[in-house]
Amino acid sequence: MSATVYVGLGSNEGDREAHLVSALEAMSRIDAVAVLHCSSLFESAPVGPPQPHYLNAVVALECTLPPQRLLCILKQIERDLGRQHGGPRWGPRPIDLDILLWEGEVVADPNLQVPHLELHKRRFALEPLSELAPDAEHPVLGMTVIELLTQLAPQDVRRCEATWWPETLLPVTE
Ligand code: PH2
Ligand code: MG
Ligand code: MG
Repeated sequence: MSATVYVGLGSNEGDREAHLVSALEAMSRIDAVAVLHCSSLFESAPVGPPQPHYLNAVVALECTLPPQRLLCILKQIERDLGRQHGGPRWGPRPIDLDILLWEGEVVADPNLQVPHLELHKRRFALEPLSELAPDAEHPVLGMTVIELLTQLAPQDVRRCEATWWPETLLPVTE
């Protein structure tokens, strides 16, 4: 069975855009996953300890894998792009790939919670997500992405120009 899955991408170490593009390419190579749409890029002030600003984006995937299998592959992509696990919580990282929403499903495993537990608090995830799925519903809170954004305090998140990242919402895979 196939589901639409929204994955958040973030980077604040090294060549941030190159890391996001490499992660996008790696996701498009996963069997049983098709990249449907990409958001714009957003420059965002760090949430957590002081560290460099992040580049964030969200992609929509069509996925026939179970959530735990996709998580495992995303973690491998993070490692392939130089992410070392075990650093400080919310510390700087070359790449972070988070499953944000899984088409109305709720996952409550010890190592995976979907919707992402912080999604409703994070403008850096909700702003790009709202470009792709403004009316998608948070299955736990019963609010749409736009409604979640409306009730959120301002945070420093700005849409920015891309060099390599796809400019449009068109599918990036054939
Ligand atoms: N990710 C974090 C911690 N803080 N801040 C911003 N602006 N963007 C992120 O992607 C981010 C963060 C941990 O995953
Ligand atoms: Mg994260
Ligand atoms: Mg993560």
